[in-house]
Amino acid sequence: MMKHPFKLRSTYFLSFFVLLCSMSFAMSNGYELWLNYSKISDGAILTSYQNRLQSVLVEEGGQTMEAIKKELEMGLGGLLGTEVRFKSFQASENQLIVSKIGSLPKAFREEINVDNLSDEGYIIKHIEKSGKAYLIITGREDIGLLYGTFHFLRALKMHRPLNTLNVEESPKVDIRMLNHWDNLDRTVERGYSGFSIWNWQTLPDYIDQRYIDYARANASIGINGTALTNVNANALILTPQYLEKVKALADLFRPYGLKVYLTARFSAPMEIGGLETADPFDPQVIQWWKDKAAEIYKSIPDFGGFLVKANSEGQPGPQNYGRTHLDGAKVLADALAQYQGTVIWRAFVYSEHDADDRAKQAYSEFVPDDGKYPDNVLIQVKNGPIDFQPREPFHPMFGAMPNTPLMMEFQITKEYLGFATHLVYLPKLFEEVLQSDTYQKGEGSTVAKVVDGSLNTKKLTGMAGVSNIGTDANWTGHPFGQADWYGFGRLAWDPSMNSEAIADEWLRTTFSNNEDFINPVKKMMLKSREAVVDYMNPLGLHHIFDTGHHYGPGPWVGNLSRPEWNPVYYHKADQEGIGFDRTKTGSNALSQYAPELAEKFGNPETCPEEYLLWFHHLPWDYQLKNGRTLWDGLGIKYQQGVDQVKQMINTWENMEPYVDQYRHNQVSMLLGIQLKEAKWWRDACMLYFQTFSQMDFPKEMESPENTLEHYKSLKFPYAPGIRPQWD
Ligand code: GCW
Repeated sequence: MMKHPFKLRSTYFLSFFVLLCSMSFAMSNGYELWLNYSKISDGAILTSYQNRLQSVLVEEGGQTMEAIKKELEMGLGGLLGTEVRFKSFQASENQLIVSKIGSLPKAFREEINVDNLSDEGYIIKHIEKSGKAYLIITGREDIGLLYGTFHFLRALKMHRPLNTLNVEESPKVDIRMLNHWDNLDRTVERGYSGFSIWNWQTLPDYIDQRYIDYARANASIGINGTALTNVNANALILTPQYLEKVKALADLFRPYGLKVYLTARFSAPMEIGGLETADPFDPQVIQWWKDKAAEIYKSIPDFGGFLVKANSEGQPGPQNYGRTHLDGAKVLADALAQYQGTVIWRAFVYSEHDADDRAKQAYSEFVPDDGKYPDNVLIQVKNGPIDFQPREPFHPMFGAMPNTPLMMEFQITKEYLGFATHLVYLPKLFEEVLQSDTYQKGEGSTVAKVVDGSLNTKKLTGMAGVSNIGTDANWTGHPFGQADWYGFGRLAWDPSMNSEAIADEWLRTTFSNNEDFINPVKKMMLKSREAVVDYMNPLGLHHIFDTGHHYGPGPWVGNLSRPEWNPVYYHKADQEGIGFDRTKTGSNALSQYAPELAEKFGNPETCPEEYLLWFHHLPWDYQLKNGRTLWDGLGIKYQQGVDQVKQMINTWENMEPYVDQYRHNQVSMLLGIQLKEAKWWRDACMLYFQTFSQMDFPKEMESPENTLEHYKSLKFPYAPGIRPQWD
């Protein structure tokens, strides 16, 4: 990827690139992400590729075909270190051919079957003819060819042999999108990687190279939608002044297959429309949304639609007028329907007026209306019933709405997993959720099958990830945060992918193909998710973060106005024990799961230990499977988390020969912070829980480094990512 902020013309781009490649090991700041096209250093592989790719035929066409050409110029030019020769069909050369199926030379067309390919799908095939080897990238539409081109470049970066490359891919999910929680003032709610990359002040006239590189990066992993603005929405984004800026981005993104969505503030008809109400039953309100949709589609004909957070955490919504989520969603859906626009209505709702367990509330509000939503509405559900915790059981709504398209919402930004300073490989978490069995139609009814629509043959499917991108040089703050963006995209394309394969791809395309690097670092990534669970929220504990900013532990907090904003609400530690009883004797949240799961989770003996304190309040001396008391088990888990980080530090130290100095040093420093904070979590939580258990720490646990009073006194008024009204 081009070095920011230089904007280069392709004429002198290649020579710059060659220079850059020879230096990139020393100077990489990570801006290129997994699209770093430095020259392949393995001589044998390089020669074999150069020989196979003597010239390139790219079908003539519109903007997407132009984007393909540019990417090949950069990618092939960089990786092979030679100028790319674009030519017409050559019978005398080994050639790469990128062309839609209908435009392929007949002899090739006959060997390729696109019957099972979707419009976004592609085929990559090696074909030999008259002693020459051709590599064909084909599909039905231009966008499939672009995705295929990125797949091909990835294969080169991974040193894959081309003769055996035989790929047929179609995305399993329709809408694969990033949700940016970006505010118009460029702060990012729960963002830890700098400011928003959208410079609203200078748009539409100033086009930052970053916008294009953003589109390229997303296209390279199949992401096809982006909601530019925070779900805690500002209605101004829907005014002409801002829509002009949005149009500029949409125009830039279009060649890369990336559709723009906006967050719609439910009270917008009042705030920017001058109406006295936003009641979804009011004819003027209904008309206002219709007019707004018409206005948007006039300048952005492929506008994706609206993402809505309503009646949640103080946001306006239909319930302000005694209406339901369904009533609200219908009005917006109606306004967008004629343009094929989609309403993505979030299910993240809970209310201070509802005394019921927060984990149960979304289900109670949405499940009764299963099957009643219009066809162009998706209900976007967070992966777990509380809020992006290090570990949660899957959200029970996934098993309970067979007649409504449910869109998965993951959080790529690490609000509750160590911000941009902890190395935690999230695809492992995503995979765990997607592979969870809902038992909706018996065994094997995984969340992945609900999300990709195959379990109930849903018409519209989607997956969203709350972005971790900001203005930091490397986009994501932590160099390994890039893997979470990458992995999210790959899983949105195919929710059945495994996180290990994704880590392998990402490491090879971002750092090196050297096995001595790949193997230990991959292991480290795969274990990192369990480490954060252990040192923050072991054995099913959750939401014991310091409030507001969610930085560090705050299990003692119990003085906030809304009960469910207090960590004490979640861990319920007392002299007897610890944990949230969600069985029949407690909130009975378990009843929202299939009977098979309710039974398994309902009994502490059969409940997996990682969910123990999520579903049960148990005595401190409760005996765990390994024979130790619950109290000892907690301490041991906290210690294991800390030890795991020590091991990560060890592993990384040995990786110095394989990584450029800049990124090696960055990760080393960040791991140092991670260790410090892991110990902080262990010590603060164990000291606090000890005030209830009154038991000695297990012998395996290191002694706390400070007193409980010290940990309680820590304040972080300027911790990043918080929105002002939450201070
Ligand atoms: O996790 C909570 C966050 C809020 C966020 C909210 C939501 C955008 O702390 O910052 O608001 O979830 O998902 O709507």
